Amino acid sequence: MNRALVEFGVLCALAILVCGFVGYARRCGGPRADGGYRERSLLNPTVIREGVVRWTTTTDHKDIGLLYIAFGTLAALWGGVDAMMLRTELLTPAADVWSEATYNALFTTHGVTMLFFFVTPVFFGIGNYFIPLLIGADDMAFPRINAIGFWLLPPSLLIARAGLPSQVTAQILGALTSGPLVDFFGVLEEPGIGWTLYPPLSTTVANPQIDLLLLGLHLSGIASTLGAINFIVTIFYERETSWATLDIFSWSMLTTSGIVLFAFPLLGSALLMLLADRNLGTTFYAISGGGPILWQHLFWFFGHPEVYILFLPATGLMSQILPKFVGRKLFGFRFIVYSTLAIGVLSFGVWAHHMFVTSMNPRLSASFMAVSVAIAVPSAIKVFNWITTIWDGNIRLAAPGLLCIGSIGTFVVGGVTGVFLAAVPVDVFFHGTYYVVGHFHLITVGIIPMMMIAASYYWYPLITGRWYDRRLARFQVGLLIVGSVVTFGILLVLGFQALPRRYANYPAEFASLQQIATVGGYLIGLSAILWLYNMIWSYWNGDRVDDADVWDLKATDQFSREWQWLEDRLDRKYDLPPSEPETVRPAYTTEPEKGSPHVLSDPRGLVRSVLDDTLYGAIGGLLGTLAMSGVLFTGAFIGVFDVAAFAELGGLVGFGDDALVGYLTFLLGGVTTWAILFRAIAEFLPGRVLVVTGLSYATIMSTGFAVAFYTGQTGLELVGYLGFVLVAHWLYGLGLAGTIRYAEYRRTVGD
Ligand code: HEM
Ligand SMILES: [Cu+2]
Repeated sequence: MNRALVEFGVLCALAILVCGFVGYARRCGGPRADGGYRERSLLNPTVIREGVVRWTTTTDHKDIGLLYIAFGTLAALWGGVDAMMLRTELLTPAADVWSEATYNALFTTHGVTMLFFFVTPVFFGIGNYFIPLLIGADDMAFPRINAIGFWLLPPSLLIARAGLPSQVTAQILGALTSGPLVDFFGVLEEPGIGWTLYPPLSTTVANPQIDLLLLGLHLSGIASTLGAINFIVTIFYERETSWATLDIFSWSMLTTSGIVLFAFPLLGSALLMLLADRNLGTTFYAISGGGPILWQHLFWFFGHPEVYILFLPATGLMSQILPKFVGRKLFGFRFIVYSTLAIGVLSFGVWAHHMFVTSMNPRLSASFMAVSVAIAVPSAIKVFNWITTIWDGNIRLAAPGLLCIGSIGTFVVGGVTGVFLAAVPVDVFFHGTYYVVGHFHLITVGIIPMMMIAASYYWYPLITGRWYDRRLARFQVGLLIVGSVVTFGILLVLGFQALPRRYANYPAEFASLQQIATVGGYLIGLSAILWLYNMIWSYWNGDRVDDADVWDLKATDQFSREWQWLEDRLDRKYDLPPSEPETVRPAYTTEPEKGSPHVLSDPRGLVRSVLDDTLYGAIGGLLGTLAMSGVLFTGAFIGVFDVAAFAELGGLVGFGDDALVGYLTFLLGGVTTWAILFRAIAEFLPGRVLVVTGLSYATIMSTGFAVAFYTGQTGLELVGYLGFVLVAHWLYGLGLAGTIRYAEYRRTVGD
């Protein structure tokens, strides 16, 4: 099929659908029977003129933020249509939907559009809108440079992707006439050289659209650098808060901007050298000059930091939004900041891990491998801190909360698979396979768009003054998470089977896996459309917001600055007085009245609570161990547990091989060690009800017991043994937790 016409058709259909829908949604949300005024039609010339003037000349950070977001969304749709077409090609083993050349062009334009024109603009948009509100500035430091930075983007996208419109023009003209004009437009074709633009392919392919692509990328680099400078200066000089209280999203945008400042100029130089090689006869990347490897070094010295330019703002949004939906303060705030800064520095030191298979000096690979493994540490710190933030939190499964949790899951898989790739021998095997595609999409889809969408829902009431459709949003989120796991999980599997990437054809035995991945891809596409629908429809028809505390943030003391700004505005504009929550609890505990006693301020309270803990623990442990013994003896009776194991335990602690001594040791351990350990860590175990906590504790412990008391059973006997061990421990956990719960209940009633 003809790619240009199909893609252009799909994009036009999307555009018409959206425009028609905007009109419809506006009308439905317009005047009602109970009065109000009639909004002027969107097609009215005055409305159009006013709108154009307003939106092209604005220097307000919120307007520019929205422009960035709108631009990034359009680019995402364009790159997303590319992705859907890629996956459609892969439905069949042969290249029969599009040609091989078209497939190459599709993955190139898809990659370029997503990386340069979707992610960075959207994050810069969110930053533009919210950073001034979060730090108490009245605008960005350089409002006009801000506007210029944005307005460089649309031309750069058009230059970079001129191949599609010019092909469409050539084909339409060609159907009508023939002649030089048709040839003129026919010359430009979407390049098929991959987003990494490796020479010699990129220097030898004649297609002049490649030159335009290089210029477009150069321009987008200038735009990003301008934006980054603005963020840095704004955060340094317009800040009302101190560094210590600077919010986490601003920290990550600051770090990101720092990376942009060093990475993009380098890309710019490398691109200009490539342009010169193509057009001026220089030999930077020819064998007689630096060779293709020079390009790889320069490109990846930009390219790896670029990965973090894409990913750090997403982690910032996660750290900002997640605590609001689990009712707890972000755990380890400082360490998240440190890890962000560490990533910013380290990201420039790992570029050659993309070049392990270029026969570079093995000693060099070894050191790049070491740094690459090391850079996983700060990312892991973030994940652990997020999980600890969720731990025992009051989880609310509104759409943003769901997205945070789902995306931690996908991100962990994406990140861990990346650590394997950092190891030279593994990379040599997986390089150029679908494993790599699976790995990076679990990150580029598993956290980046997910956090953008989470932010869009979370701040929707602030931006529009209305609610989005919350049920639809939850459905959309579920679809997105399932789609991502299906699509990119399967790509990992294909990679394990060593299927190479970037091929339009593949052996028939992979067909069913590829088809499932494609269905998953369509689910992601559908969820994107549902998101867009929700955003547009609710803008005119959502429930109105009449209280700035839409997420009940005051109740946990997390009503952050941007919401205070909204509250002020509602107060001034609509005379809506600020609301007061019924109860407030500190965000670091889930118990309303009782915090924890402190070593310095309340030593006696601390000692008392330790003694209480020990006493109740011991009583609970005794009851639990006795209950457990009952099960163990039943087990011994029917033959799945061997009493001789107790004798061994007696020998182990040095009292001789006596079963009775062994049993008493077991009892003592159950009353002291395990019970005290439980008291110590119960707070950190899952479950808000103590009994559930006890059960999970028992489950963890039972594994150790199963290993220690194993006496060589196999088959069904082994299954019986394991089952008994688990049940016995559950009884122990129930006895332990139940007693403690009861004792605490008695104490509070007694007080
Ligand atoms: C809608 C979800 C998406 C789907 C179904 C999808 C699908 C694909 C497919 C099929 C390929 C080609 C793989 C190959 O031939 O080896 C690809 C490549 C790529 N994708 Fe995506 N993608 C999606 C979203 C994204 C996003 C959000 C980003 C970045 C932010 C992204 C970045 C890339 C990059 C950089 C490449 C490599 C291009 C190249 O090989 O030069 N993708 N994607
Ligand atoms: Cu890298």
